Amino acid sequence: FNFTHALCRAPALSAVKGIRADGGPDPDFFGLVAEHEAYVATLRELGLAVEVLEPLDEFPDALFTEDVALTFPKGAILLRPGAPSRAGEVEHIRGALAANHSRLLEMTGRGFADGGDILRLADRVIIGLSARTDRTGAEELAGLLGKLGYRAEIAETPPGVLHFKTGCGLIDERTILAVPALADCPQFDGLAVVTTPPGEEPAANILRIRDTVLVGDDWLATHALLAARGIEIRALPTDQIAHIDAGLSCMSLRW
Ligand code: CIR
Repeated sequence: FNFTHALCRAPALSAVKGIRADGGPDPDFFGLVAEHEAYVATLRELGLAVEVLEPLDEFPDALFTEDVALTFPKGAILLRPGAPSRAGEVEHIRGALAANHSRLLEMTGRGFADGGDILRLADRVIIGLSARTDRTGAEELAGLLGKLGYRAEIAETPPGVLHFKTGCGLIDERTILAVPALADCPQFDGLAVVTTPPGEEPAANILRIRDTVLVGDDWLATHALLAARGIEIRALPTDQIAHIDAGLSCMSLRW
């Protein structure tokens, strides 16, 4: 959690046309910008050096930098996002990653993996299979993670959950907040799992930065649950990004 850097991308006007699984209404552009700005400001207040890349109008979902790469103190991996409309985002982030990471690996096979499906634990990395991450991609990625010294395990994302991390996030090194459908995930063995309060499933996509957990501002029962555990929280607005199936972790790459 002791990140020092983050890489974000400002929302383009086209972001209101970002992918959504349920075909719901467009978000409001200015609302989206406000949520993104509050997020970047919070990361900066928490001490991170945040680079915000220029908007990319031809890629509506490019503000979700998390999905196109993985970043570690020891290096970075360029991924192959599973949504065809997002494939081209990778080339647009390569330069910023190369400038920050002397070791830059890259998926080159036929499979796919989205960063939203990757959960990093203290001792290993879980890769969730989903509509965006297939087994071929997960296996290639596991090999690349091995080159950087990380052990990977492959898990299943429950049906109806976009990304593995749409349904879970780390409260601390040994404790996961998860939606009920993920609570029994075999790869969580040895960790404590806290389930999201009823009706607050979208709260699961928390993001821990140093000693603070970022959480959506609508989820009051989840705030209470975290506060009762002595966790410092920052509640951030996510209503507009939720229209395009996104949450807090999606809007940055961190290392
Ligand atoms: C997409 O469907 O790709 C975007 N509209 C949302 C991406 C959310 N990213 C994430 O959960 N890591």
